[in-house]
Amino acid sequence: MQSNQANDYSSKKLEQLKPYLSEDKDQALTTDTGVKLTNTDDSLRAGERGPTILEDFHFREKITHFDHERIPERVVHARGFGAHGYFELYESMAEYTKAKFLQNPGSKTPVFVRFSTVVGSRGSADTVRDVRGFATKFYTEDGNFDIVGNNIPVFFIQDAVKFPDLIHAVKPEPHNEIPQATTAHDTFWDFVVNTPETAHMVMWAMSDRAIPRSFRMMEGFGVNTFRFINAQGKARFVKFHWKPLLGVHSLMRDEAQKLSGKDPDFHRRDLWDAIEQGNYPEYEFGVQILEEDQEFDFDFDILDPTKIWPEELIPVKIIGKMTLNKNVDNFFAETEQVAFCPANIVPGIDFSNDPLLQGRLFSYEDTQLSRLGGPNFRQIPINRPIVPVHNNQRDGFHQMRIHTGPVSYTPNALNQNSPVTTTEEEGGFAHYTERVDGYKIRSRSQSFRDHYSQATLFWNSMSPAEKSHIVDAFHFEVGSVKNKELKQKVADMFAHVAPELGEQIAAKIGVNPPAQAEASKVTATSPALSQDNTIKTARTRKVAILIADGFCEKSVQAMMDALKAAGVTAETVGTCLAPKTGREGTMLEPDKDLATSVSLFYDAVYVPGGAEHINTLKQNADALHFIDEAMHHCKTIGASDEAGELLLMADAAAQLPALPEQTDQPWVEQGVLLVKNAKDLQPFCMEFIHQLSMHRHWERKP
Ligand code: HDE
Repeated sequence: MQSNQANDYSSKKLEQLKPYLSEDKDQALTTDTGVKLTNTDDSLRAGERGPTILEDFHFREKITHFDHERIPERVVHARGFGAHGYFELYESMAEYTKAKFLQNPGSKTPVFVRFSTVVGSRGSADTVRDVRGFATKFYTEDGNFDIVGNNIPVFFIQDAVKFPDLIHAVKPEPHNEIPQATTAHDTFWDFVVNTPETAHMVMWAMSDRAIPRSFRMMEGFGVNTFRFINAQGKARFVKFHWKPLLGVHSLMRDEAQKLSGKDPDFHRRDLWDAIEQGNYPEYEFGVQILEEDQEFDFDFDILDPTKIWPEELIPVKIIGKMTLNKNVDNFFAETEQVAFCPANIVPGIDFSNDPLLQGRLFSYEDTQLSRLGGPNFRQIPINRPIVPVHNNQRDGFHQMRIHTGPVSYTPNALNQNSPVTTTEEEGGFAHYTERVDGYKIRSRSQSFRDHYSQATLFWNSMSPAEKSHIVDAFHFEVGSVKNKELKQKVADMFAHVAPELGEQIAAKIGVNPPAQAEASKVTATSPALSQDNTIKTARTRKVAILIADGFCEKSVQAMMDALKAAGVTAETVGTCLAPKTGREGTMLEPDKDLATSVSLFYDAVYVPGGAEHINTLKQNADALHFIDEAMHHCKTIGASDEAGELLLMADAAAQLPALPEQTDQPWVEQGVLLVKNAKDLQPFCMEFIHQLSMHRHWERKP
């Protein structure tokens, strides 16, 4: 092996290199056939300046492998990010299901989760307005069970046969492949106005749910109706839910769009960092269970995937918790090659006749055959079950098993009829024997025809701030549509959800007020739908502390200590990356600076005092922009002592009531905090953390 300076691993150097070391360390470089190589930097040439020679098998192998490194990206949900974890059961579900992983309280089942966007291609930005995929693979002792869900509980269409139409409409337009990863274009809205069943889902997609703050702060929903089957064979309908312990929180539209440019990896980075820091994302697992004889008790069809089962009618029973505690070792091998499928179920779980689900049961395996190159994709490590696999499936591209013996069929006597089937009592899967009568017919049930009631329920349930965000989203999305007639149709369509919604959209996008739409008869609200009612905590949030030379060390230290104790991540942001000297002479090396970060990356900003430091920041346009942008995005902003003057320079501060001259007690208004000459900064820090836990201060209108 060649030795060079880079191979000089002192123990200190090894420590620094730890994140970069792999199983290849100290191993000889070889070809794929195991031949050790003397050189991989120069191809074989006829003379030092001569042509490369075809017999250079190493050159050809290396380039050929590289040429084929990419596999087709997923047709939808191409952009995604995965993590490992485990699911722990709180209480036995034996009454409802015989699924083994839902029997013993405290039992743990390994899981792999992949979060995704739907529309964009693999390299698109994380924070676009879109539905998020939330797919979970449980590696259970009965085999793999997948919940291939979304962060929105309903879907655009009621029948899978329309899925290619929906996706063609939403993807970049085919003549010019523009625009990327967005619904803000003509073909999507053309599909919407001609497909009224989309109304409910479009309301969710225009709401804050479609621009989550973090994968760690999203709900997950199985969407489709499944069945639980217990050991006695009794079936019940079930819907699956994931509820994040950090609550459900979202970005602002402007913030999400700017983040797409400043950090297209915002969500994956957030998840990766949280897991690396030991801030493991947690989601409680909930089920809504319905007796079979309750099937027709509601004014919506429980098989219709454009409808929720309102939690106030059918409560979500929390039965366990999932914790994501390990990042992948290799993105391609795990996140890219993982293959989810709603047809992956285990004994104790079964399907319903939801027509969207029925189509999905076909689609996933079909797409994986071409995406992963053949029928053996379940042998890829991330897709393998933890239990043994025995069957007579043979050959195919990329067969990894070496089957022995001549028998690959049943029945057989030569191999004693192995592998053998298992009875239901012994754990074999038996489909639920549902009775089905009817004509073969291309038609939809009358019970699937109400497209607006739940869209109105959703609108009614929103807080004033959430409503204004929905109108803002329609403004941007439909405002980006070129065809004026189409814009008018959108305003008209959403006037059926709520006349005031249609009117507000029309006013923003410059079309006529919708023809007088009748006010909906639905006046109910569902509090569970509003993010106003979610869990609020400062835990795992990210705070920027701005520093220049002359900053007040004591304040920085007090704030850092308080944030750390509250489980908040603090980063110092310097005017540049060079160490900054505090007013008492302490040196601090900033984590980031005004070139490598922006306020978009943080939930809150703290500016400590220090006359010289504040004078420097006042003259720095990036520092002023940092504060101003955080103001616009309704984030918590704290300033102590001299820093108060800096806040006044931010444009957005104009909307705040006059900041006080003197305040030795924390002064708070709309998430802006000030303190001057306080002997003890602790109360100020505590109030800052409390304000941070509220996520955003929507009352501070941008
Ligand atoms: Fe999917 N969907 N889908 N989908 N879906 C795919 O499968 C499909 C639907 C969802 O991280 C594809 O392996 C049809 C609803 C997630 O790998 C494909 C219909 C929900 C993911 C497919 C739907 C989902 C997919 C593309 C309408 C929420 C990403 C790549 C009937 C419950 C999984 C792939 C991952 C991916 C088909 C509708 C969730 C083409 C036909 C509703 C989270 O098979």
